[in-house]
Amino acid sequence: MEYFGGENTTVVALATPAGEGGLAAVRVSGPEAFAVAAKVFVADGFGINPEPRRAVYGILQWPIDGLSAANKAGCPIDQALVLPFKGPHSYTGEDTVEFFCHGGRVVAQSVVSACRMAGAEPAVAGEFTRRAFLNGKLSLGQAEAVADLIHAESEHSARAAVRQLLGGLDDQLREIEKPLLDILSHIEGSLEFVDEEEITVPHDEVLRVLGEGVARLDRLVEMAPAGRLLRDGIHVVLAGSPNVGKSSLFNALLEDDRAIVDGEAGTTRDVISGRRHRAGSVFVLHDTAGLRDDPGRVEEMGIKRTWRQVAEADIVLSLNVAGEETPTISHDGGAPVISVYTKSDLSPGFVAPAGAVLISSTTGDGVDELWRVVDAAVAGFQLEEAISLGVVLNERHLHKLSLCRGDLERLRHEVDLNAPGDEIVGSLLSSILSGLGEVSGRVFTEHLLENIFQRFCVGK
Ligand SMILES: Nc1nc2c(ncn2[C@@H]2O[C@H](COP(=O)(O)OP(=O)(O)OP(=O)(O)O)[C@@H](O)[C@H]2O)c(=O)[nH]1
Ligand SMILES: [Mg+2]
Repeated sequence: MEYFGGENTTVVALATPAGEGGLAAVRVSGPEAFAVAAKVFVADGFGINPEPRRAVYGILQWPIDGLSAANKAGCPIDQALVLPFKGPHSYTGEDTVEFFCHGGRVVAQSVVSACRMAGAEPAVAGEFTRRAFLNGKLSLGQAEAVADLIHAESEHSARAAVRQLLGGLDDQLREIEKPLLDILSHIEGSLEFVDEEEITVPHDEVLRVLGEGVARLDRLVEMAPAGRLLRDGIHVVLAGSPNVGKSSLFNALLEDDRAIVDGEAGTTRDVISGRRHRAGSVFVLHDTAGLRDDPGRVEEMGIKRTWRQVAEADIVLSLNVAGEETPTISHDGGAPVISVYTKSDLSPGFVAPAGAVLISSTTGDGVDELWRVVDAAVAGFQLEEAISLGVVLNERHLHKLSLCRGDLERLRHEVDLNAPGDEIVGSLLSSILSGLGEVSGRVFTEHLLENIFQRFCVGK
């Protein structure tokens, strides 16, 4: 599929969710936006050259010329406001018109249809933001932040996305790029006049800047897990032997009677997941099949799934019954494991080992304390730092930044050991800078944009 018809097309889409609502916004963008508006919107003094950024009240109607069916031509659709923007001073950087009409299943769709009859094409997912990026209105990080903001499910992820939209990630990248660019421009300035063995910037200075670049990239890369947690939620897996009370605790943590609880060992056969919004974050809790050595066939399949969940967890709750000897969970997934002793009401004298949490799902004792321990584990994920800097990294960022970090480190090594001339340092530096440019969007391919903008909804 062609992503969009080309920069010369004028596109239209409903910018607000379809369905009933007080208001709906329809956006038209492209060289013919004002001409389209003039055909579907009637108000005193409103014409083909509207005053930018001034809202006008009038009547939306089916266009009189064009493809409009004769019996509809000129018929009113709604009373509405129109707000024109003259490019480049608009979201997309193009001439843009926004209509604010009544919300509802028919009206907003009719406005879109009328605009299409007047010459606009339907916009595809993310097309307005993609145009904004191509017209230099947004960096790639900002465009990605728009999608994150729209999809944000928690207060934390929305806060981080809006900071990224305001330039958080771009600022971090600029701080890394700026000193490298300074060196490169010195070198390139000198390359025109001297031979390639020349060394323009002292090696000590180059080493210092490269070392600083590596350290800054390290700090950025360390924030990648926070990006995933902000976007996907914090995955907490409850695991342990059969009957230790996993499903009971799962229900208590969710404050919902989701999973079946029973005295028979092996009740839970499959992974059951539930989302809980808490303390500004989304926690995705997973109840699992009890782990034991001699399971039946179905139970064994469940146990395989348990291990898979444990391997992908952000936090593992390893459950044991207070006062009973049961095997503990050991795994190499790297996620912090919180040891939880259950059914405290049955063993009043039991004292949990240091660092473990003693709970009773029956009485609710210890559940708040368990959340506090979970929160302390979450504090280790640098969410606050990612939020305050406005850096929500995704797989693509992480991959590119790690490659750049590796290249920078290798260049530093090379300069340190072999003291190469300007030409070599310059060419390696410029390839590292173009790698960084792929994160910021200075350097991009059609394929990359397609991947990024397919996450968007139509109308954004
Ligand atoms: N007294 C008491 N009983 C509990 C508590 N938590 C769970 N139980 C009981 O322990 C039994 C097993 O609880 P579940 O929550 O189903 O245990 P599970 O770990 O999910 O078990 P499987 O799904 O079979 O692996 C049930 O009879 C529960 O009522 C508790 O805090 N106190
Ligand atoms: Mg269970």
